[in-house]
Amino acid sequence: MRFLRHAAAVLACIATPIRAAFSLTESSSTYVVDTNAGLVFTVQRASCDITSILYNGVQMQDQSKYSHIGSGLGSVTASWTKIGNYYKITCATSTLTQYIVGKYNHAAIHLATYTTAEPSIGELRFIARLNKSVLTTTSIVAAEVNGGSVVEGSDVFLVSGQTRSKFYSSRPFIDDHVHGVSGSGYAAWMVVPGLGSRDYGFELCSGGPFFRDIDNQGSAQQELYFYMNSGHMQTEAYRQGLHGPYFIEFNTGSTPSADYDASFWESLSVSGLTTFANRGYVTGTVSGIPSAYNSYITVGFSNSAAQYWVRADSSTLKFTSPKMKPGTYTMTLYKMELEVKTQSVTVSAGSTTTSNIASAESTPTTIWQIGEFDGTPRGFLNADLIETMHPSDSRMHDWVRPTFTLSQGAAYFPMALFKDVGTISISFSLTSAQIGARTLRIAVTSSFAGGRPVPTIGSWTGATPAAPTAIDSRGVTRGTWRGYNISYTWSIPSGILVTGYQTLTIAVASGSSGTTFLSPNFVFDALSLY
Ligand SMILES: *[C@@H]1O[C@H](CO)[C@@H](O)[C@H](O)[C@H]1NC(C)=O
Ligand SMILES: CC(=O)N[C@H]1CO[C@H](CO)[C@@H](O)[C@@H]1O
Repeated sequence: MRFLRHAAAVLACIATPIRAAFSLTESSSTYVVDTNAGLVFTVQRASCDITSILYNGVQMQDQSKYSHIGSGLGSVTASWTKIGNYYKITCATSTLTQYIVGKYNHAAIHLATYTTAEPSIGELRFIARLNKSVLTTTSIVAAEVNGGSVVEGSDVFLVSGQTRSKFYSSRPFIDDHVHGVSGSGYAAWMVVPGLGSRDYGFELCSGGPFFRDIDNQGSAQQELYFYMNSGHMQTEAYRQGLHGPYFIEFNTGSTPSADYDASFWESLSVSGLTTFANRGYVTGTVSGIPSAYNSYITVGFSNSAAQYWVRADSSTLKFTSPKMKPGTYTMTLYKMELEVKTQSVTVSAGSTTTSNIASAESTPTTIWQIGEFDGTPRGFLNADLIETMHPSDSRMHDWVRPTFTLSQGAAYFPMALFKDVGTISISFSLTSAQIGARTLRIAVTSSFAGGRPVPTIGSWTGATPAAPTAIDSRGVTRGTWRGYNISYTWSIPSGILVTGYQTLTIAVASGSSGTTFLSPNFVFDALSLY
């Protein structure tokens, strides 16, 4: 049987080199899968490296570096089986099993990764290293680093006067189902499939809906990634089990839909899979969030085993979760990226749990406010640039600002403060009715090296807050603000605020030090006086 398939493939190859029959051909060192859709890929039996990806007869795989989990699995025990319209290759190591599936008539490499422990390198990613002369263009020019000189770490570079980094290709998980690279007549797409009820391809990732990680890098290769977890601003423990499924699709250029039914995995006998039938839903209505945010309301669910999210419908404010694994979850209501309520909810297999959720955000009437309390620095100076540039980039506006006045608006207020770069002063005027004992609030979305705000007004300096929970990685210099949000408040005693003008100066406190943008820092969400 196997021989016949092989023979048929060889014959078909001679007759029509591109479109052979659906087959898996085994040699002593490789498995070659022909999808019958113009895609033929080769998996090394010893390592599970993907070493050849022929699409319409053209080699997509870089021939000097291959595609795999991490930097390669080393030595694996490989086997294959045919189940209906699928060839399943299983590559086992002691703590990780990689599944590679060829589906009849789909020009894609279907993947899923089962883990029982975090890889020793401390992150879990699939990297496809594609041929850059064929797939010339990264989805985002800010991730094209080839030939650059190092600006920071070994991952931020200067190319043609612009800062570039693979980190600038990152997008929040909630918006990252499909990303790709392309060239003339060819494109490759990383797809984490499933919308609506089937939106659970990220269930084993960590960090919640707004966690973002590397999608691609243009080096000597065209690198296309699915980062399932990493220490890149890690705020949550890693999860183990069946990651994905996900797939790399090859086509001539059009963006594939994320609305892809990958439920065929249920018939493939893979470890750690919870079938659709053995899952349950949470449904409900959100309330208490200002209507300006109606299109930006997310409900998240997490426990140590899984995480999910769904955007509430912007007109009805109702939501129905993806189909979730049974268990008890912390359910979180987000106004944009700001947590405004958490509650517990229990999901059981085959049933729907109703759990309405209402914002518990406290919204005191303010004397003044700069920015919006939404869990992001959006609206502040440089916030529109930070996701794709290093703070040192010449296209950034000066981080050191003259005294800020409220009438200037948030767009003149820096999104972040760096200890070694400077403080920010705010001049504001109060009426006699506004003075007295008041509260100053400064909310931040992330911090680095223990950075937190300390305010001074006249003779009063607010107490230095406790150090924020440390995140063991760079943050804002890698284009992200998504860390631990913290809302700091200080009671300003009576007698400090005066009628007329005064100046509030905010500095960065930290027991650590560092130079310029790698000095202790934090990112502003918003600030107010009430
Ligand atoms: C990339 O593709 C080009 C064109 O097919 C080929 O000449 C080159 O050798 C390939 N490079 C690598 C590193 O695979
Ligand atoms: C104000 C706010 O959003 N606070 C949340 C910030 O994040 C922490 C940790 O994720 C939550 O516990 C807070 O409720």
